[in-house]
Amino acid sequence: MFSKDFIFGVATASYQIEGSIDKDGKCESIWDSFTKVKGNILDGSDGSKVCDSYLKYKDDVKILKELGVNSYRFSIAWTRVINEKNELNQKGLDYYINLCKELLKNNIKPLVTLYHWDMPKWLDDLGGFLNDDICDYFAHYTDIVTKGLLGLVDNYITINEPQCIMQLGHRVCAHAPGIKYTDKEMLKAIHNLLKCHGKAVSVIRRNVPNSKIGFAPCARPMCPSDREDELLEKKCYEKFFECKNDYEFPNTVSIYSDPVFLGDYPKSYYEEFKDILPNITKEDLKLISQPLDYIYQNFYTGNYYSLDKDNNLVKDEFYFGYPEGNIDWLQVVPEALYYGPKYLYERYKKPIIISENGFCNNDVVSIDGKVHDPERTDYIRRYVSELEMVSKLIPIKGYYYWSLFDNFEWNSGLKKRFGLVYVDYRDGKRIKKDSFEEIKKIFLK
Ligand code: PNW
Repeated sequence: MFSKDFIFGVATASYQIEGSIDKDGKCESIWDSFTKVKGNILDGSDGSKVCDSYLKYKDDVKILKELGVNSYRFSIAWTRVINEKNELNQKGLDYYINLCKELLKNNIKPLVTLYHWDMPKWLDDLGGFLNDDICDYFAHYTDIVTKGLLGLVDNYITINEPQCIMQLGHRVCAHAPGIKYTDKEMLKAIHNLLKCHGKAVSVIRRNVPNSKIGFAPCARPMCPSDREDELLEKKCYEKFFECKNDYEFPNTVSIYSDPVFLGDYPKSYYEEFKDILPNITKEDLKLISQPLDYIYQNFYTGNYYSLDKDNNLVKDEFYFGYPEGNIDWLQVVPEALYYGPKYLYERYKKPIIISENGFCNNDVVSIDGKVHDPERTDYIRRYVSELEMVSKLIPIKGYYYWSLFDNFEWNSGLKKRFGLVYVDYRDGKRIKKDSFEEIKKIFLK
């Protein structure tokens, strides 16, 4: 059982649900342009319509109300609120004001993500995260949003999944903007991104009384395949925070969360990257590490590890225990919601909120007109039960399921479905899946 004031919510992001990509003065984002390039999106789709939430936000809130959540996490499209001259676009901001008012009328607390990957194209053309002025642009945008939503929103996440921004957007190039950075550029861009976070925190604290702020990285925890083995857990913990220059290096947890929560990059960072370090000043680190209220973290999956006969940590490559989601990286590893939060708390010692957790399935509408998705319910039950277990040891304050709707799953397009609500993209019809009812039983029991 979670505490009475436990936050139970669902999460979405602007480009993935809103549609209406050129209404009311919205300017082009890197996703608007990335989706136009043939071959970038698996099924050739884009975000021009998707769930139509820009037009249907009142319906969205009705569904949220029915679901019984006490919070809704959504993101703001920078490109709706700021125009190409870097000035306020009031019409775009009004959409979010109206959405928040509707949520509050229904006793649902908004949790706003400022950056969920849809950077203005014009800003990316000026260098994106390699531009040293990027944090001033981000601070200006944050200033406009926080003033515009004053009295409506006090919960903010600055940046969603910095690892995906860097790794998928600038290394693997599966995501926008699809510009490949060198290692040296990567480190500079990460540092600038962290400074964006820091500047935004200062602006929010200045503008919003009683604000609650966080940063939402993602992680794939190393889970011991034997729960009793303390040495194994210790080695999994160390591996989880390791900072190494392999091809996955921008995916590490400590490179982002150590500066934010501990005030500096890990020691191993300075050793690994000694020849290509960006310019890091004391003021930067002070800016980046202003106190936050929560550790937000997105967890979907993990890996099991064991010790070999010499006590070396080895990945259990051929673990056949649980099924996989219908997307290549989503192995069902419920213990991720036990060990992930546990490791984070041990290192950073702050209350934890799961800002995303969800399952991707090949959902279809049955001939009875319903969508039966027992796999999703099973996933949620298993993960939440691990979270309940760990909540006896450390403070867990909330859980957001990803996602309310099926939506635009980035480079995978529209075929990968994570929603509690099915969306028929031909006519916009929304159908509550079985898991929609089941998740209520789990959280509202
Ligand atoms: C997150 N991985 O992305 C994003 O925050 C959402 O926008 C997205 O729709 C959702 O999860 C589902 O994909 C992730 O490789 C992308 O482990 C990749 C991974 C995890 C999360």
